[in-house]
Amino acid sequence: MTEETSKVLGAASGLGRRRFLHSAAAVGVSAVGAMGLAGCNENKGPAGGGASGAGAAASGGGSGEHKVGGAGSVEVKPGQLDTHYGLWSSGHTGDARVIGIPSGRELLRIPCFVPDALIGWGLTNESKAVMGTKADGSLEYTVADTHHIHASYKDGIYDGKYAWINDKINARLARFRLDYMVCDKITKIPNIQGFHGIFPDKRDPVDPAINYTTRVFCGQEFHVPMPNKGKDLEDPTKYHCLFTCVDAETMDVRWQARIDGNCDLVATSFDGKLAASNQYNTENGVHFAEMMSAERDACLFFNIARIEQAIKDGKATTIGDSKVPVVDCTVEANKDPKTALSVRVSVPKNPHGVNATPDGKYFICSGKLSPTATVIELQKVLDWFDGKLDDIEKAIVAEPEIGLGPLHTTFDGRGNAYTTLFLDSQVVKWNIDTAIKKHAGDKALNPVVDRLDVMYQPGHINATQAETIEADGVWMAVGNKFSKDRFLPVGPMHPENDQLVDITGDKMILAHDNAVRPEPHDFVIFKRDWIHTKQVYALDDSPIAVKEPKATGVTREGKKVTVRMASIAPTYYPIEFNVKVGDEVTLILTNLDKVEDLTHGFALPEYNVQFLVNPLETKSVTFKIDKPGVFWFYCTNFCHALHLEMRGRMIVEA
Ligand code: K7E
Ligand code: CUA
Ligand code: CA
Repeated sequence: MTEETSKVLGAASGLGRRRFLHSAAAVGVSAVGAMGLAGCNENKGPAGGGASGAGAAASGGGSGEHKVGGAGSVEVKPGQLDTHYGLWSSGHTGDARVIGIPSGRELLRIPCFVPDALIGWGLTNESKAVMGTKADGSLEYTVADTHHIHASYKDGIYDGKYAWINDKINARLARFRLDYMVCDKITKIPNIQGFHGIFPDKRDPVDPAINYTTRVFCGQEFHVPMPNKGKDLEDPTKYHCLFTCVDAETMDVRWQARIDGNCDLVATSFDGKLAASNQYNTENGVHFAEMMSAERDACLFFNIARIEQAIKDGKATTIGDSKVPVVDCTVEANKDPKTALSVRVSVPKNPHGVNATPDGKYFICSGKLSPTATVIELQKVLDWFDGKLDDIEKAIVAEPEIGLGPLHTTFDGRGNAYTTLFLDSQVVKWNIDTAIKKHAGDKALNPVVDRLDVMYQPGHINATQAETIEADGVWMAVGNKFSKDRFLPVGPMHPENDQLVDITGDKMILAHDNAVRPEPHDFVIFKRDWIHTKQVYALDDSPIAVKEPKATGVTREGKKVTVRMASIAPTYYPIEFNVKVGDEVTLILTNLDKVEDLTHGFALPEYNVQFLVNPLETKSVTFKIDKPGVFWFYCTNFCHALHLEMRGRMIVEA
């Protein structure tokens, strides 16, 4: 297995897993001329997994038994509920998932960008209106790649109202209402490609009276000619990236900011003043070798109040046909701290990930190709904008060496950071204050507190409530990009491995493996009482609801036929209707059952129709009648002892 894995990954065969990972890491790092490995290995504390296969067993990862720490058991027994909700992005399945923590159970998938056959997303008129259609009524896009999901805030904690998720492929931002856990809006972001990081405001920086989320910030990773209309293809000065601000309520694009280099991940400050994005391509490179040519890239900070003032003052331009105001956040135009809209702080070599600490004081960027994390003090960045800090590089207050391939960081609310090390296949726990003291001169200090082997190659990481001011330091989930030998083999397509770690003690305790369908990226986890979902719809949620069986029936205007239907277990009203070849039928179905969990389906053979209606929910579909016959529509969702009998006829005369 090890040998096979090594071969698959292109390394020499016969190496142990850990040795293989390290040799791969060494090749990768030396090839790009990053910092040496020696310093990094020195940093491995006694608890470190080390470079041998024994490390996994030593830290509990390889053994079958689960040690129970302060967080308790991962087992959620019958009759009990998970303590936390997790919102997971799904990656290239293009949707989101709701996961119970600590059980790791998938409770729901929420479709947004791509069709979903279960609920009829992409088939019903209501979902198509959210997704967007071409002139012929077909969907504009049917693929998506979701990476980052974040919930709306009030005063630094989640308010349970919304969550947002990005589509990297087609540059769309989707919003979920968290009361029904459904997608209610999708916005296409103009001018950009490679829409990657997102983060909402945690407070409103302009009007302190409005203490709720008002913006969602969006980063562009791939630079393109602007406008991208087939001209200036080889002129690097015409290629740009934009940082975009979307209104959280209306979902309209408020403004964009033109930058040098690219945006990768996005974070916002807890005081609402700054948004930040790590940049791995400050070189504006086209090929990866060019993108790795600089020793340091950057974290780019945006001064939100100044940008919005500049737009009010009429200092914005536009790009191509887009009407969105665009301000200039390039380096050259923002040298004077007194007027700057943005500023760059340097970060070593192709950083990945930027996260704000729950105490609101620091932003942490991971080195990716450098074995370091960079700690940037928010107050110092603000001081620079106020003309009180002569050199922005002084905002860097620590740069500890933590291990190979650092990607994302999370927090326990007790001053510790936890960073995934992709190449080392570890999570490293390190103390932020110790790192700052070391940077200030006390070289004998070692900020690394603990290391935990994870299986394998972790990307995103998040601890319970860690993106809020109430990080509780109980559980931490680690999204491993490879599962290799961890689960029963299922052929070449492997699941991923989301691992759950108890972080209540000094040492991290690996508690649980959870196979997941590829491939979630980011996720957030929070206390279950931070959201209150509604278990049934209200009839008035839909303007076209069929409110009682008496209101059902068929109406015709020329070839346009409307069929109003209702469902009450175990029957539909009406149980049959007649239409003619050439008709365009709009079928509206309201589920009049109001009992929790009493969901019906509606499937229509040969007409490619299937969708679900939850209690008191209304949906509609429109289709052309193109073949005569009897077509039994039936309920697809087990609802009643007479579920199989819940069916009726659509009759089409020849
Ligand atoms: Cu996968 Cu957040 Cu798109 Cu890092 S990004 S792993
Ligand atoms: Cu209604 Cu099954
Ligand atoms: Ca770079």
